[in-house]
Amino acid sequence: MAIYLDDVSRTFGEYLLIPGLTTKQCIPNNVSLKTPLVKYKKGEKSAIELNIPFVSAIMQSVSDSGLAIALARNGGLSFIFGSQPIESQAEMVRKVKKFKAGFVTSDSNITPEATLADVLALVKRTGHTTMGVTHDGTPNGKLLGMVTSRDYRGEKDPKDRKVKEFMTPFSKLTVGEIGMTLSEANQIIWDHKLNTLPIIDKDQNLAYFVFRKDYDSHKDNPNELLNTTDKKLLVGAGINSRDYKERVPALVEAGVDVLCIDSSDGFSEWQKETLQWIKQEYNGKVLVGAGNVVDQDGFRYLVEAGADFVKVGIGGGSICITREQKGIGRGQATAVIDVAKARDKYFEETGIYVPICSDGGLVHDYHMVLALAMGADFLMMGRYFARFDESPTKKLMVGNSYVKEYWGEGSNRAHNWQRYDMGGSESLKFEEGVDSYVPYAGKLKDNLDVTIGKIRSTMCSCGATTITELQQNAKITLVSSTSIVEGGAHDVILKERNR
Ligand code: RVP
Repeated sequence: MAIYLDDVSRTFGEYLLIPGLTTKQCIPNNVSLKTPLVKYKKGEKSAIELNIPFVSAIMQSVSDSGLAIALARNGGLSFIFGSQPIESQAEMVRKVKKFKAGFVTSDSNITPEATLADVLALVKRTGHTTMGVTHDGTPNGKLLGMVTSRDYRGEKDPKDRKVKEFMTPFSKLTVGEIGMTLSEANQIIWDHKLNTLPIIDKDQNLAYFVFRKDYDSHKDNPNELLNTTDKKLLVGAGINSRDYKERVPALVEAGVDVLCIDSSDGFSEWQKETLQWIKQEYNGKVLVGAGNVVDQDGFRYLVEAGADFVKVGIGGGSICITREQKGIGRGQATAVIDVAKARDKYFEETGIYVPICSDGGLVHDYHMVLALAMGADFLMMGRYFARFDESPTKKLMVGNSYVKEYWGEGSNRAHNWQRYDMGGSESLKFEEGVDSYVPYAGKLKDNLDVTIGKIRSTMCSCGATTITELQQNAKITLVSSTSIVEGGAHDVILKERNR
């Protein structure tokens, strides 16, 4: 006979937190959101601790190098999507590793033979008025000059005027050399009253720009997630259980800090084999998470196979239709609660703490606190990050609103058949995800500041200044559908509403 579970499969919207005693010490500024990413022994520390409990989803429409840099600068970590050729994924990892605060790869570049019309079109496209003039118009071509808005009169000058006629030529530029520190670059900017300092290599190729306006940017990012020795940003990458023997070496070579096997259903012998190969090949030195699972058996299986963390969630993602298509999955809250029990039991038995990640289905900011209170050590989100400037997808106007594209890895568009692979042929047999839009929300940092502010504030209401305290002391209640209505504005005529 089949096994019937007694509990109902529930999701975050069905729960609320009941406040605990808020002491005078329990203020948002005293809340630490540090959390372990990978397993550690009792009494020791995790090899990677996130400064905020967020990682971005392993998806084409979410996690490229741009988002990875922005998120790591704010204390979280991205897993660069694996549904792309090995070399391009490794290149994205390298890009994050090469990032140096204040040193910006120029996104506006032009050739000397281009015209003023081309310059104006480029300004319109990028929104940036400072551009590098390189021999081939690429960001790392030979630097021949620079153009800023002070070099031409957009209205008056003939549109067919060549860039080489009005650019500031290389001979008149003040430049810095690759290898100099940010404070050395800033000193040159200061001494020469510059707005922008191009940094070149020994062959005069453009490497970066340093902008005066970014002078204080590192002070705005006190949470930056850095490797303690080389001070480089941390980055993760998704892998699959098919081509790992080629993909993993390329990612490790590129400098990746942590991997995650990406599958909609990770309770499989393929994941076990992948984990064992990686652990053996690298003597346990390469960190790798696995998943996704939704119960204690799945957790235990992956942990015993060597997983450094386990990802929880099947079918809860905003773009995911796995439950409709295959009839597998579990309410995300119930899955997290159950797997957290397995993690705690394993810790008691072995003294090894294996963090769990709640993946998908977080809609409101308060859901994040609930997921943490229910036992998640960190949270993976796709929809949340897809809305920001830094995600890799197009921003479009639909109706009267700006939106960004967001598509699932199981959609025909992403065609990530490896994520849904059940053995057999190498193709996506049916879609498990949709192609969609999400409302455009602006810059990652601005949104993250609001979300983090809310999480800190809720934690204070619960009397917790750390995630561990929240997990140990939270009081959680189920809500009825009528009390959900009571929780929103009701029985009034709304004027305007900000968030
Ligand atoms: P959400 O944050 O609710 O948008 O969910 C993101 C998660 O959804 C991903 O981390 C992944 O686990 C899952 N996903 C990604 N693609 C698909 C799909 O096409 N079904 N699902």
